[in-house]
Amino acid sequence: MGANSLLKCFRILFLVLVVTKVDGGATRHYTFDIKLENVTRLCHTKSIVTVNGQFPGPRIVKPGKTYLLRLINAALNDELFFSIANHTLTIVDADAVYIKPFETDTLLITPGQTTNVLLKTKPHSPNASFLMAARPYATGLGTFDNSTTAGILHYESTSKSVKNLPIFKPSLPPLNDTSFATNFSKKLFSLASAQYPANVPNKIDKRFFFTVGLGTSPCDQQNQTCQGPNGAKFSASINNVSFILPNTALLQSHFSGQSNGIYDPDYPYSPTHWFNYTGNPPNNTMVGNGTKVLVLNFNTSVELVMQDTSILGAESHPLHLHGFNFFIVGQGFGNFNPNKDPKSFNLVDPVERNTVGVPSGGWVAIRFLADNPGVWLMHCHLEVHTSWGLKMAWLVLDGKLPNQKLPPPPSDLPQC
Ligand SMILES: [Cu+2]
Repeated sequence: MGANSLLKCFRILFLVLVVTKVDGGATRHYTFDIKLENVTRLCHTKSIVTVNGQFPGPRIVKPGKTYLLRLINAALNDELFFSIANHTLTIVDADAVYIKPFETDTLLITPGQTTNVLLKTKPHSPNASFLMAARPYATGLGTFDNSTTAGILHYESTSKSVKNLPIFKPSLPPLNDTSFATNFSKKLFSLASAQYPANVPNKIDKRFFFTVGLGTSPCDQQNQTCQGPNGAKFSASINNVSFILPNTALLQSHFSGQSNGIYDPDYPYSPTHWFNYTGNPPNNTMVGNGTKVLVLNFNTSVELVMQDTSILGAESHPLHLHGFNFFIVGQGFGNFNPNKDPKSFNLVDPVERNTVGVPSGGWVAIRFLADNPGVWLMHCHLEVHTSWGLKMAWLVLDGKLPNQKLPPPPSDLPQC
């Protein structure tokens, strides 16, 4: 096919590529300007099909092929269900680590998570198009955009005009379908093969128990009321510490040995007060705050249980850890029971990733080896919760060997 006829073909495709609200019926049309442009990347200039000046350009699938879809949830505040009508997806990877492949019609992906899926196209061109649709999984009490976004999977075909093809829509789970979320996360297992072993820490040096959830802080707007309950400000915390970002970088102050007044190395290992975390919330919803880090010796093997709270509503929190992958060894609903629940931990082939949804009204247990010296944030990947303080930092000290030490900043690091 010559470049011109190829371009015509792309034009036809993109006339029908719409982002549509599947349920509400409101359809937004976009204009796509498809043309060949010279693009230079890594010293090479190539003539590439661009869409509105961007590339990669459009892709049309062929029948009887297997395609790899690399998915990332780049939404700021929405966990998302994703499905392609009349097609089954085979999930092969989570957060860039192989998993035991499994088939599903729908997947769930939290902000910042990535996943690779195989899409086997139908053996023959089906004379139909298929929506690839995503919409939120939401458990909190706050408002959110509940619209469905979609692209169209179109098969290469010469028999019919694209305009006349029927379009199939996938059926996505209800917006608050926690049982789908639970069942989906239970299908994820590390490949745990000889070539790709699951190096789950077996002997644990330190155990921590963190509550994660919402709360309130005093309103700091003079003569105005804030948006939170009783005119207070919405806040969020881990172990009742709502994290305040310092003006000097944590890593810089640690490396230079000048942490006085920047952070405190006394992050609580567990909540100071026990309460029925997932029962009736306490009357006092005010949280504490500070810039506290949890200090770990090099190579500490850590087990961390993160417990959602029902303060201002139970909610799924996708917690993201910088600097490490971790293994998700257990999860459940209600309050974590330290006597009973560890007995069912999976230490053989738990999924390894860097972001995990703490179940709404439940808990999740992770393990990781602190073998990466430095200061590493761990935070909710719902941007609004992070901005309310749902974050903390681990400080991993240097080891004894030269390759176990935090390297100095690069010589060209810009000075503020
Ligand atoms: Cu959150």
